[in-house]
Amino acid sequence: MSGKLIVVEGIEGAGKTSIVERIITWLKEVQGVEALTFREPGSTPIGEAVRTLIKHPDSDISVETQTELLWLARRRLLEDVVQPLLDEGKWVILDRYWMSTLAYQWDYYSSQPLHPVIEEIANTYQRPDFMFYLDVSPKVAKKRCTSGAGRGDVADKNDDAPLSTFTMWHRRYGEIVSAYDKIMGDSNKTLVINADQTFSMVADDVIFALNQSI
Ligand code: ATM
Repeated sequence: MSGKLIVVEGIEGAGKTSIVERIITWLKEVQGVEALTFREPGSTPIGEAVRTLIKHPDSDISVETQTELLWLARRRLLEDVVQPLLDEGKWVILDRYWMSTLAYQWDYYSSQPLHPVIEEIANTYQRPDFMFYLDVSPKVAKKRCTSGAGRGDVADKNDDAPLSTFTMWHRRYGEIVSAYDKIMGDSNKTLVINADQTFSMVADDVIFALNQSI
């Protein structure tokens, strides 16, 4: 089997990290495929440094600087880690990718029409074989984060964001996914999964979608 890139996207509380772990287990146990996972930002020295900066509750970095740092870290991850692995035929799963930058650093891009921005990104950077968007409603996401169920490695400033902010991220993701799908046409469309469901139902939907295409 040749190398494949799987991306899992979604707002806080969507359950991305748990789903990534589930995909890895399924690939290994059912398909006999060893997959490696990386998180964004993170997974390289520069990526982890950017992660600490972005997630710190007191961080006060302009959106321009955030965007530049995120892309810098992403390029390192892609060039130094992901691409060589794909070239070796390995499977790679990314916990977040460029859709996160458009959704969270939206203000950086808001003066430009979304479609050409996405088209340029999609034509420049490694295109995922499977782009999953875990579509969780803002209320469910907020509740999971408040209860601690949606938290990742450390609590960060976004976990405590008000419902209106979760709603805003959700709306942006909706626009990004829809623009991306128009650009992709019938090939490589985003696999949108209802992430309001229980973890095992979300996992079943993701595995079903993967199983159909590999
Ligand atoms: P999680 O991987 O735990 O979701 O945290 C990553 C954080 O980085 C997340 N929220 N906080 N705080 C979203 C943020 N982020 C961006 O703002 N832009 C990006 O491009 C990426 C990849 C993440």
